[in-house]
Amino acid sequence: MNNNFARLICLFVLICIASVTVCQRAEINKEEFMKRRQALMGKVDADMILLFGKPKSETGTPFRQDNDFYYFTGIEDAGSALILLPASGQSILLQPVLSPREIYFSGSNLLCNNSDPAEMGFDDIVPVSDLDEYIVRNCGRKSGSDLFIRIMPPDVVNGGRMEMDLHYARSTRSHYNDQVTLNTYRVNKLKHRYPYINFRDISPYIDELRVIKTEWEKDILRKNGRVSAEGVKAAIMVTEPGVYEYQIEAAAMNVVSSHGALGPAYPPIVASGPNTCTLHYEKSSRQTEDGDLLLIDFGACMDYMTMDISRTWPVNGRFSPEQRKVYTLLLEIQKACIESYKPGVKEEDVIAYVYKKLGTMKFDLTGLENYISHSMKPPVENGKLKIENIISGFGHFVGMAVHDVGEYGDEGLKPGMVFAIEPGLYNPDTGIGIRIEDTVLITEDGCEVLSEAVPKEIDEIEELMKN
Ligand SMILES: [Mn+2]
Repeated sequence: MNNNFARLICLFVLICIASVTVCQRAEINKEEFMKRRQALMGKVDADMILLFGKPKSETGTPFRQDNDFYYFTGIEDAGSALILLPASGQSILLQPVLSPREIYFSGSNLLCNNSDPAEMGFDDIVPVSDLDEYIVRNCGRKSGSDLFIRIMPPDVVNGGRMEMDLHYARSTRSHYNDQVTLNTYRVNKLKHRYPYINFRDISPYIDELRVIKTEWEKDILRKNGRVSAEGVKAAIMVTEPGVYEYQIEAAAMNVVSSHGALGPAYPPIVASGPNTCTLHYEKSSRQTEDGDLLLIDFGACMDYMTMDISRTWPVNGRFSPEQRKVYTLLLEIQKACIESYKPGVKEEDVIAYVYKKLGTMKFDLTGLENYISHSMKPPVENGKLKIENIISGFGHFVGMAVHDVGEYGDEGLKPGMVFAIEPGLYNPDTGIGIRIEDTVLITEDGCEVLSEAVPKEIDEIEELMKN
């Protein structure tokens, strides 16, 4: 009896701790997430919008909620779903009923805590087993009701929507791997179960919102930019011949972890010598040598926002003449790109600006035909620099995913867009691979370089390595 009573007290205390944590987070963000839900409901003529959160994962990595679900809820409780009813403007959160054992082991959720829906910004919080009743009540009165669900693949912290299906396509080269993804399973199941409902894809409307960052997101990105930049600086400072790539990675990770990052936004690329020419080298196992370059591609995942920074430096602290030549060219290209960014600018404007800017400078282009860029084309053709071969458009969007959702469209850049520009040149014959990458935020009249705290001028890097 006493034992049972003690267990009850324990359970009660655990539930209290869990509810305090959840409440604090939601109180901070409630208005933000409510605004996002209203914005989505304003975009579509729907009888209902349905989004699923992630079920509890059994992997060894910390739980990170589905990006789209988190974007509209801020809720990290596993197994949740969200219903939006645009006609009434209502938001309903659905959650699993947890067993006492689950609560004891992993903590509670809002439903089992009997949380006040209004305090969390929802109209109701109900068991997820009610989902089908909501579907039938809101979409079952007539044939052809519009129910918006996510039909495109989900993106994850280190992979965009298209990349997720690319991984899937590659994995199913063996037909023994061809189980459908969870998202596709849900889509198929809904269509099978409700043949009279018109299921439409909500993802383009989500992407239109996610691509323009809110003020709250910009603040997180600025913080992540500062912290990730400090991580890269720490990596530069521990570098010397003989150090292992994983030790350099650890220096960067130590900084971001101690500032509250969930982890890296993607497996860090810490490449020395010949490894600098493998664009996504992830092993971090080689011992560095005198004369090597070190290329790092690194960013933290912080409050559901990512960062993407690349820097390249000489392991011994001094650029060789060849390293210096290629680095200087890439740096001038990258800086010119950033100078050209402002609202309304299109890809062709950036290329034209870079040509104009570099036309006034002198570069030694000998030997550059032996390099390749991200486009897998040479940077020099017939003795002439080919800027469009070196930079691939504006680069990729950065946000909740490091290859974030969104499109540039015909209007070019818009305030609130965030992307990474990452020109690189690689020569596998000599082991000289160089990439310089910053994440930038488009402002009203230009851009803000979120990762600017990491030095990229040759003098600055050599100076930092002296200390
Ligand atoms: Mn990148």
